[in-house]
Amino acid sequence: MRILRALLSNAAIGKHVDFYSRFSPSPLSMKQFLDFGSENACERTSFVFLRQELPVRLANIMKEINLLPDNLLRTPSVRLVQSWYMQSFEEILEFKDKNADDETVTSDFTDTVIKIRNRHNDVVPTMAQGVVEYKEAYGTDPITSQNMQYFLDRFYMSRISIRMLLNQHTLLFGGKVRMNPAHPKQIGSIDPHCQVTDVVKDAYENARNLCDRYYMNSPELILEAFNVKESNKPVAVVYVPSHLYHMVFELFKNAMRATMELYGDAMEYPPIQVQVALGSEDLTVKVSDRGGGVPLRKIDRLFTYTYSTAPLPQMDTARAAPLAGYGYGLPISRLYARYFQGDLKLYSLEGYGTDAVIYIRALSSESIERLPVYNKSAWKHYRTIHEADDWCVPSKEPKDMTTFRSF
Ligand code: W6P
Repeated sequence: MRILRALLSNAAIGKHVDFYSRFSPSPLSMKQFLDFGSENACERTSFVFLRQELPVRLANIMKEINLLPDNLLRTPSVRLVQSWYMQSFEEILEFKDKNADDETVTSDFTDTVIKIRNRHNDVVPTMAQGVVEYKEAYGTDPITSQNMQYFLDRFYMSRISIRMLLNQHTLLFGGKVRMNPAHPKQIGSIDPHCQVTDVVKDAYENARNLCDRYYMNSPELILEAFNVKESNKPVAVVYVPSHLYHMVFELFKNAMRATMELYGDAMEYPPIQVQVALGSEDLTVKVSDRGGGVPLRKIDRLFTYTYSTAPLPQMDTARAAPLAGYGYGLPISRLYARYFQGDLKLYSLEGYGTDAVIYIRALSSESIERLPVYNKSAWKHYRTIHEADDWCVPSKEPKDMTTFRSF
């Protein structure tokens, strides 16, 4: 009896998912995020927007989950993640016809939003586990790996964006005051005057602590900031400090690990140099190490999910966690940079060191969410039969040129 009911309601959810997946997500600008937190905006406005937008974003990505290879969809981990999405989707739909002027409704909604956010806390490691299970059972080929990369970039970007909406709503309307006591000047998670060098120093100190615990020593930091427009003012942008922190912390861990591994027990290490520059379009953060670099051939793998996922190490809790896992840190950091139209790139000089560069839009009017949309073109990506490459395969053996001699 219960099984039958579950099946019936699954079919009904499917119809709703189809319906909402036909809408494109609406990307918000920094300005729009700030407006939700301003005096004249209210919980009602946010509620009315979210009860439509959350189902749209959830449904768009749920349709893409369904396009994954059957063998991956059948893994317990991916099924679990899928069940979380269905549950959350249903819970938001409950509010579809409720009275937006009723305070018990908006208050229940905020509780639901908190519950959903917590339900999805472990999506990244759970999905990673699914990828490991798939890899162990079926191995990987370049096509599957490429499709997985395409999907996971879109899936995690969708998740970043949905969590941004959930966080803004609860930070602005979840408490008694619309102020985050820990960050009184922030509008939810956004700082209209995010001091970039402060975030960099904070991330450095925390990465350095990990480095000291693991290697008993750590490289120094040299930090320079350039404000091209107003040279006497500090470098500031409208941004989500926690996102910036996440990115630079990841880069510091990698830079420190490379440095420490190259110099071994030498008691002196080349410093990590950070340059921050604010121009008219870009705010750029460059983290340079002299840790020996990475050959160009291996740079792409640092961002590849199927390459980085090893079975989760059974960590001895007494021993400190390794400094940088080369897990999902870099690909996810790049998504954070891209989320508001920026990017994260690595430029390496093999035999010397690596420059890791974060690009952020300097103008808040250009900082607009970059969101995946489920449409025909996305669908084609999963269904295309990839044909042979249109570049020659380099051969190790040079052709015997004597064949062509004319004399
Ligand atoms: C390396 C490898 C790497 C990745 C990301 C950031 C910095 C570095 N340095 O050697």
